Amino acid sequence: MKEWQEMLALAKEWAQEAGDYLLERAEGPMDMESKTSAIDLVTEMDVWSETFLKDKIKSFYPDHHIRTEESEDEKGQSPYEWVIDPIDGTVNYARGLPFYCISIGIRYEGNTVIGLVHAPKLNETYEAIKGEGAFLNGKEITVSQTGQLHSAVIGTGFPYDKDRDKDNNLEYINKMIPQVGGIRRMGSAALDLCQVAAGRMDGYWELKLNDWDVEAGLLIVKEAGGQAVVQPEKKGLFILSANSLLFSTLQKIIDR
Ligand code: LIP
Repeated sequence: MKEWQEMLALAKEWAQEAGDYLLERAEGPMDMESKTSAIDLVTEMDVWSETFLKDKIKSFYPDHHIRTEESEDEKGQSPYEWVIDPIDGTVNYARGLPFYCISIGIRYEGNTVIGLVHAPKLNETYEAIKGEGAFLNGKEITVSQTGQLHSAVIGTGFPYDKDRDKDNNLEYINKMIPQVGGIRRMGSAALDLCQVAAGRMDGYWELKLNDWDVEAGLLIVKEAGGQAVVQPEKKGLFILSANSLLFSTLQKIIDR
């Protein structure tokens, strides 16, 4: 759809502009506060990136809904809703680790139709429009063909309440470790899903996520031929994604 292509082009332009400034500010001192735990951070650049993107959207599409990590939802009349993580991987960003991104998903009548994940330090932009495939820096990407668990590389993450709640992923790590080739914990759910989409990892799971963490990445991985389950639970979303050869095997191991 032409309209979706135009929206993606604008989202890309804005994410690029925001990403350039995130890069510029990454080396310098930065104000930050913790939210639910000492490591659940919001930096002044999360707030800056969110405000920048919201202002752009509001000036082009004043009636669209906007849902973001750091502030109240903006309600509009349109069937479109932007779901944004202004920095996914904030801890990485604050520490100078390169694995962080801006994640923008766009829903039309409740279904995700556009996904954009821009990682400024990696110089990587992942994008997808529903039904049109997934792309990394303009080249089409597909999930891996790894079918054997013992050669698979699987990503995951740990929730911020890991010290307070026993449901902190250790149960699944213990089950997974002896069976898989390798486990990775990179620190950005949006980029983790994109790594599965690009065939660099074979699968990924995480508990207690929010929709802004995964809105764009889920469309990108599905458009790259991957499978995914999104399960709303009491404390957030459970996400499992993998190539179609490994998906049901992983689902059996993480039986939620
Ligand atoms: C983070 C994720 C990360 C996950 C954290 C958190 P933030 O997003 O992408 O992978 O483990 O729980 O949700 O807080 O950097 O936007």
